[in-house]
Amino acid sequence: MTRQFKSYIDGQWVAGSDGADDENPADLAAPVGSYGVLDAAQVAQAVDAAAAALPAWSLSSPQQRADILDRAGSEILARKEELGRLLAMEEGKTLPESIGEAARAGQIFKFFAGEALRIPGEKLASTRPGVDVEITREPVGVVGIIAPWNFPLAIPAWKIAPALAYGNTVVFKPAEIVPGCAWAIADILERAGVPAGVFNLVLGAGRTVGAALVGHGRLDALTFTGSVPTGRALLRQAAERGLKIQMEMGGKNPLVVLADADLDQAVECAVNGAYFSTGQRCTASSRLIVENAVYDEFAARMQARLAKLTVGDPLQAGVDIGPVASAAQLDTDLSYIGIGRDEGAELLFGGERVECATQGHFLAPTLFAARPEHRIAREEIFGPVAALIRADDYEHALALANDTEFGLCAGICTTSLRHATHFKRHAQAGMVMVNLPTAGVDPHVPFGGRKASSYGPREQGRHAVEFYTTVKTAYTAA
Ligand code: UN1
Repeated sequence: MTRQFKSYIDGQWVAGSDGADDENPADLAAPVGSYGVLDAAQVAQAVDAAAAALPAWSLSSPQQRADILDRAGSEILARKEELGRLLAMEEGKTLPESIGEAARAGQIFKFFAGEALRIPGEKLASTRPGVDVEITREPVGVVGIIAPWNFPLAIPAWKIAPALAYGNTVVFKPAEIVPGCAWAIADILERAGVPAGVFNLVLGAGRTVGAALVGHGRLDALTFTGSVPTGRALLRQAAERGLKIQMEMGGKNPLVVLADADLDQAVECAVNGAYFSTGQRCTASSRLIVENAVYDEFAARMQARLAKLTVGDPLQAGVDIGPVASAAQLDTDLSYIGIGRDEGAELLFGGERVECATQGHFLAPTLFAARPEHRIAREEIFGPVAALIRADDYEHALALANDTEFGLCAGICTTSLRHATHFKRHAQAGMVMVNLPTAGVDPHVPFGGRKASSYGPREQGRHAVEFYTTVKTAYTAA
């Protein structure tokens, strides 16, 4: 008896039709469950329900919202092992990574429970004597959330929790391949006491369910994390409609390793940043830019370290890297490995699928020695594939780090305060890491990038208030 994951509209569970399997990428013979997809009319019902629920919810007591979010956070934390297991089976990251992500989702709900009670405002004297000016924040309205598959608990959490905290109502469309985690969030929110219509979950494909959501005239704002082409298409639609939009898209994040770095630490940063979570993070360290003086030594240590990693069933203890999340992503990864070879990059490690006891999308961690112009060094792959690039010195490494259309995160491994300080100032990225992997961020501070990586205000932390509220300026004469 497999589990059936449903949509949630106006406080009701909706089965949908055309049920599909919720695949387990580590064991294709044993799906996690199944799910039904909605049609455009059902998506419209969800948006209408969110619009109908908005007036009461937007004026609800911040304490009520804080209590609901806090209950949701507590339940997620209490059930993090079980939720982590579902995540690992559905998305493929290892069980410790998955439990860590579940815990992060719980902490995010708790953080925004507190923020509901701290909605900021200002009061100033007017330029006109006897007049006061108040600046307050009000909910932006009905928020559409389109989330990716790679963090199926944490990314929805960091979009849903602030949306609800600031008094918005929500229609959430998760990625198709992770309906179970999305269902779990809806189930927890219902139990936490979210009123009918305030939070809605719509399952299905982007081209049908996503399009119906974005095309609905009652939507006020849209937050999206996903690929650059989808993001750009959404931006055009948002511009035509005057929709407020926030987007987090791709990355091709550099990790610079200088000759003065602690090389053991640098190798750990590179392995974690490039390969953990199977490299499927927009923050992945996919360009390892290494100063010439330590390049050969670093390459040799990376090869030795990669040889010790175990690829396999994410639920099994001792496994470092789970499967690629889907057949489509595996095809992309393998095709980039082919492109790397064809363009003359030198394969230093991996490059092949891995046989395991079950049939799944297993791929070896793959390292190429590449030149900056190679496509594998320029385009986001979103898999366990990294490009090692040689730099003459610090200035050259910085120039290479910035030579990309993306600007999400940039990292440097160095023991030099001067270089670390210079890099923090001159890296063209929204986030900078010193002696840390580019991936793996805190839940209470802003997240986001520059250039083609991001658009609109930052997510997470107190900065989330920018997107999820709109400012009102009120003048009062005594
Ligand atoms: C992290 O690196 O901890 O899609 C989070 C992504 C990012 C989240 C990364 N939005 O990979």
